[in-house]
Amino acid sequence: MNKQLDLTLYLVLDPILCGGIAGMVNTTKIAVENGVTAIQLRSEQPFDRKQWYHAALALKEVLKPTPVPLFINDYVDIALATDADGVHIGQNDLPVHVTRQLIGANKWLGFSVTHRQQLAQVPWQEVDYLGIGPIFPTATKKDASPAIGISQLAELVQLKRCRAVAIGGIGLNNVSQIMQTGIEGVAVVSAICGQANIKQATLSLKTKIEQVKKETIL
Ligand code: TZP
Ligand code: MG
Repeated sequence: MNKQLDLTLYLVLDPILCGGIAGMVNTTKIAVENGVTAIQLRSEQPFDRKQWYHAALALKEVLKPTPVPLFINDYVDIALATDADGVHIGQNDLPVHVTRQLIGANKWLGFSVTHRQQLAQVPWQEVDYLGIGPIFPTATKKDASPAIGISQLAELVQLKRCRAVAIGGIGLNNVSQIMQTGIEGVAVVSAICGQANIKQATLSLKTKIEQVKKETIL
């Protein structure tokens, strides 16, 4: 299946919240069936690399019959070893141009930014999308920068020169506000991972996002 870079509802996995690798695979299956459009393999804790390699392969298998791409957070070697669809890096990872050299032109590259100053440094030719955040406070990322809020997000959305997802503390209560800034999509961890009803959590988020997208086009 040809993969699509559709950022509408981007799920960042967390092995602890999902209950291990099997839990991440199961969460992915349900989430993708119910409207998630991109998956990222990420762990807050250092993870055994061999296990991480097998986790990526298992996720690739689940995503094979779908247009949903798999991104690997931070680890270029695991992305290359498993032929994942892309890599997501942050401000403290390998520089963007080095990552691009390593992964080549045929994989997607996502890059995290928080502030206007970081946005000004983005090598736009090398990145396919931005992750902007944290927008709201979050317990999921322990070393997250202070939350920037909706008005700063709206400012960054106006200045960016590629597609983007907003991340950090996003859930049913605030997803509409986020989408009203005109951003292409949202990335979530705890709004889906570890939820008692993954299907319902995914469907509710997707419905709200589509609602705003529809209103914005009209
Ligand atoms: N980067 C910025 S905030 C964040 C990451 C990976 C965690 C977002 O998790 P949640 O549970 O959606 O707030
Ligand atoms: Mg990183």
